[in-house]
Amino acid sequence: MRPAVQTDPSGGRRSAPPEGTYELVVVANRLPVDRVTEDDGSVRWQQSPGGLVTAMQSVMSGEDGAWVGWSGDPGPAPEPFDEGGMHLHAVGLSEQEVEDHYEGFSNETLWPLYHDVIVPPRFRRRWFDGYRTVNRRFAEVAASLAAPGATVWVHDYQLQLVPAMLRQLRPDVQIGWFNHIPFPGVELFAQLPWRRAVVEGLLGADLLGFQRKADADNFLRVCRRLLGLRTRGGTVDVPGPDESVRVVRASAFPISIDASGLAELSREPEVIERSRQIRRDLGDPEWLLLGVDRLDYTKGIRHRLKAYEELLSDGTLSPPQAVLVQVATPSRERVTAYVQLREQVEVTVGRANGDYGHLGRPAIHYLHQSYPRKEMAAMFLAADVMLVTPLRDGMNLVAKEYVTCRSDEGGALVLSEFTGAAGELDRAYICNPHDIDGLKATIRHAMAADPTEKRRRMRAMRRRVAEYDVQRWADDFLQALQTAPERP
Ligand code: ADQ
Repeated sequence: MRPAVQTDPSGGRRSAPPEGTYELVVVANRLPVDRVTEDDGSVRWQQSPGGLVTAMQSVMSGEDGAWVGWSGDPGPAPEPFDEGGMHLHAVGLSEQEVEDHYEGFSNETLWPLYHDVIVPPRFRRRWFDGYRTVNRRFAEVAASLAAPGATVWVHDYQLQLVPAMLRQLRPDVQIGWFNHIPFPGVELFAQLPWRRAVVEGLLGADLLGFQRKADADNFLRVCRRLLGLRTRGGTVDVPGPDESVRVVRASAFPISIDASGLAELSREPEVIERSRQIRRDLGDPEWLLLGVDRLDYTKGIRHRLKAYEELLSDGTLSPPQAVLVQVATPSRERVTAYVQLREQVEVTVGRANGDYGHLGRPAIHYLHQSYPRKEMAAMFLAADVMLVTPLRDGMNLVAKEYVTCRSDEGGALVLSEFTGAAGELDRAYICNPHDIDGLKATIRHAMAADPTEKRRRMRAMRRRVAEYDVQRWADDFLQALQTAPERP
């Protein structure tokens, strides 16, 4: 990834960075690749699925960028390597550190706390100790790779202590942090026993990016109410030594997708033919409804299935004329809440198929698998109604991917108001997934809408995603990071 601005403060071009250092360092929990061991024992790296990787892939290329992250396997870190135009530098984590930092503090404490406590967060002191240790390791590696005056872009809730740790090691670098998930209101955040350490960690950055303005506002309120700091507009005054004050900005940068690349893919004849084949394989239903999510309790999969089951039971939808395909990517399979969710989803799907399916024609096709991008695009293109019903979601890239694939302006998007995406895709059929009757009514509305009206909505949403794509998002963030803060 090339930094948006490659000039020094005097306006001249910077000379090449010292050997082994980089002008731009991305720091994220995971490397953008997974290790694959072939049958013959050889190892190769393959691009991994997931929100952040999908988003960053199109902006990380060229010689100037390094990516610091965990490889996904516990144990010593593999040697640094170059892949897809990036320098990848793995951070090693022991089994215990994965358990404490990643599965424990990140996924059982912060994830539920930041998603409206849909399940209760667990607070364990050992997990936070592991979180701090691992954050320090990431900060040290980033410090060693950053060229003088470099830009370091830290990602997400797993690394909230890195900005302050890095500032201490390398006061010369520009530090940005972006939160891919929501930032909770002060009443919820206040529960966190280590709330001060987390906020102070974040305040080591120059710029804090959030998905929505509401998230940035929540953070600013936390600074005022819990730390007694002064905020003005979208900035926080951070007191330093000798009565100095450092200004930290907090603003919204709604993440997006590689819209042109995906639109192009969805127009490939092979993908269009595959989308037709999918419909044929499903028995050419009149209505194909689709859900695509990580199997996560924030995504509202149970609420969606409940609404669908009721639409089957009241006769609004009757298989095989209507069929639901639910793709649920395996996720966090060692965390209890995810094991329980999987069981609940599978019981519901089994019951619906038992009650409403026909021989060879189930009411719900449930696929607990990952798919290549082409197959996902074909599914999006095949679906009449896309159901995106999270109870809380930072953004939700699936919604943006669906509209982007619909170059034919067909289809309809049912979208939860609790996603970041709803702020931009306001021409979707907006629903409150907690309100099962309301959700059913919204699905019926999306199905019954006049085709011209549907096309108009789809066109408006497609335009928005095409204009504000992931490249714009990254450029805006990096540009803001390299611009001195303006005080209101
Ligand atoms: P996620 O919670 O992972 O991301 P989302 O934004 O929907 O959620 O991104 C999921 C990505 O994985 C999409 O690109 C989707 O196409 C892909 N995907 C899903 N199921 C798949 C499957 N079975 N096979 C292959 N690919 C699949 C987090 C936050 C979000 C935020 C993103 C980016 O929780 O709110 O939008 O980061 O910031």
